[in-house]
Amino acid sequence: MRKAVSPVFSYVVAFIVAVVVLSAAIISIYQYHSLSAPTNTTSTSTTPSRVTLPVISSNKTVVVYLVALSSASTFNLNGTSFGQMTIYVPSGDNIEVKFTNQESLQHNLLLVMNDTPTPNAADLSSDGKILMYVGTSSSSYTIQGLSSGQTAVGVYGPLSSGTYWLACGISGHAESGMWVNLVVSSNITSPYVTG
Ligand SMILES: [Cu+2]
Repeated sequence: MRKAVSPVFSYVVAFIVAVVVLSAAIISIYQYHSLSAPTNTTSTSTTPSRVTLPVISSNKTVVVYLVALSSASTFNLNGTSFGQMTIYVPSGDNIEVKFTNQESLQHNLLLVMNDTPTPNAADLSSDGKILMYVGTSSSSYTIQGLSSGQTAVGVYGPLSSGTYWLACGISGHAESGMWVNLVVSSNITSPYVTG
C-alpha cells in the first residue's frame, strides 16, 4: 500500500520551494542591477569591495601593490583574473606600481593604454600602446620577467583620461587572464579599487 502524503506536508514543501525560488530571483535581479549600474560617484559607493588607495600627496602619486600570488591561479594579480579588479585614478595623477612575483613562473607588469576591451593578442603592443615596463624591458617583455620572490617598482605619469590595463606582457599571459583595469577620469576625486 502506498502511504498517503499529508496535505500539510505538501504545503510546507511547496512553501519552502517558493521561498528558495523567490530568493534566487531577488539575488539575480540585485546582481544584474549592481553590474549594470552606471559608473558615477553616487552609485559606486554601494560597491561592496571598494577600497581607497594610498596617495603620496606631495607629488600626487597613487601607490598600487600588485602580487602574482602563488596561492591563486597561475595568471592572477592579487588573486584576480580577467579584469575582475578595476583601479580608478583622477586625471593628472601619477601611478607607482610595486609588483611582486610569488610564482615559480616568470611574470612582469606593463602599463598599456588599451584600444580593445580585453587582451586578445600574445603581444600586448597589438592591443594598445605600452607606456611602462615593470620587471622587464621594452625589448624582452614577451619572454622575460621577475623570478619567484622578486619585486620591481615602476612610476608613470601624469596619467591622461582613458582606459588602461596593468597586465603581464609575457606571451599569452594577459590573454590567460593576467590583467586588471585602470580607469583614469576627471570625475574621480580620490583613487580607489574595486573587485
Ligand atoms: Cu605572466
